[in-house]
Amino acid sequence: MGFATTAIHAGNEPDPTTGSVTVPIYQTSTYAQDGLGRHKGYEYARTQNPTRHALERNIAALEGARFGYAFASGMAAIDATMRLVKAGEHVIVSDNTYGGTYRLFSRILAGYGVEFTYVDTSEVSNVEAAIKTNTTMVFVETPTNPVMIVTDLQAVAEVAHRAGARVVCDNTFMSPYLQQPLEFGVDIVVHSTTKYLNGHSDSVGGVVVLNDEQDAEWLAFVQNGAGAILSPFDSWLVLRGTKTLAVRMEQHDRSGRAVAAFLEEHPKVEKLYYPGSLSHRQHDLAKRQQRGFGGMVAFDLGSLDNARTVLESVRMCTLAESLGGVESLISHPATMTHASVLPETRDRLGITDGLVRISVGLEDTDDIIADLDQALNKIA
Ligand code: P1T
Repeated sequence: MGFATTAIHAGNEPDPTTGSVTVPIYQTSTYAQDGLGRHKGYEYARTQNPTRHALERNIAALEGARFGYAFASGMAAIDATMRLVKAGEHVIVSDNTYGGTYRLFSRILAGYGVEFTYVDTSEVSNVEAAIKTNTTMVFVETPTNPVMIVTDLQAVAEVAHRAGARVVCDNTFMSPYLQQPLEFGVDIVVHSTTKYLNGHSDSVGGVVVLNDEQDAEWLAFVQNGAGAILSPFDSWLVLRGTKTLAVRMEQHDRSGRAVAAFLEEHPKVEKLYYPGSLSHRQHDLAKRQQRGFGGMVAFDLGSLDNARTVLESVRMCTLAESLGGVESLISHPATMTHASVLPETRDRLGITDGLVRISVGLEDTDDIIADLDQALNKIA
């Protein structure tokens, strides 16, 4: 079955009790039991919910995975995944991830005896060099948020597996339509469903998918035991969102390419971060690993003043955190999504005060470009 067919049908069987074509929102906290130990497979809604279960099966199918677990946010999904790591173990992480991921690892989990090493995972030799006897996980984001660094998933998986470590990939920026990390040997995929999977900027959520039965059992245990579950209504929203993922990603990708091409030629743009551009040093790898380049584009305007001018002059694009929705969102990573990253690290990564990130939405491409053009022309 093709991707779009899977997106519309996996997990979306008509409701067994009524025939409802869309999966109902099972807005309940508990389920009546027929007798002691006799029930319909549902006891308590933190543990099982049919709407959430439908979504979990849907996203697992889209990533080509056997198991899926939905959480209350992308961060909750990542946090649950990290429960596979125990105190005394070591994790290698992409040095450029979403700032919240870095914050979770460095400010919260490091306090529980888990050791983290941050490396540029775009060079597999850096991963290899960082491996220690207690390394049990390599966590990568590709392309990274916001400077679009690409990691060779197959190469990293080979190196990690040789050392007996799992590989986790945050696939939020690409969505399974444009990249399926499990194909390349990655063990676990996480998403913020808040972004492309839901796609309409009206829900916060996260998901973890994987194939390993033992790890899946532990994640199910964590999901129930720690309880950061996705609500029935949010599960339903994301389930509705993934039905149009294929067509939305096609258009995000088309407009993303056009916006990047426009920015690359614009005299006020000093540097473009977009793997779809021939000038991106990892263009060939991105082309090999991804089915497109998506709607995320970052560009450097050289100074905070220039960035502020553009961010405050756009009329249709909205100045806001987040990404992956139908509307174009424009943001300032240094003070917004990556404020929790140390200034010296931000400088090294290219997250300068002049860096602007755009999540290219589904408006008419010409309107997005015209809005950016008028805003860029306000720079003195
Ligand atoms: O916001 P939440 O649903 O908890 O997802 C966190 C998260 C995880 N991974 C990546 C790659 C992300 O981009 C995010 C959230 N990012 C933003 C809010 C942002 O504007 O970049």
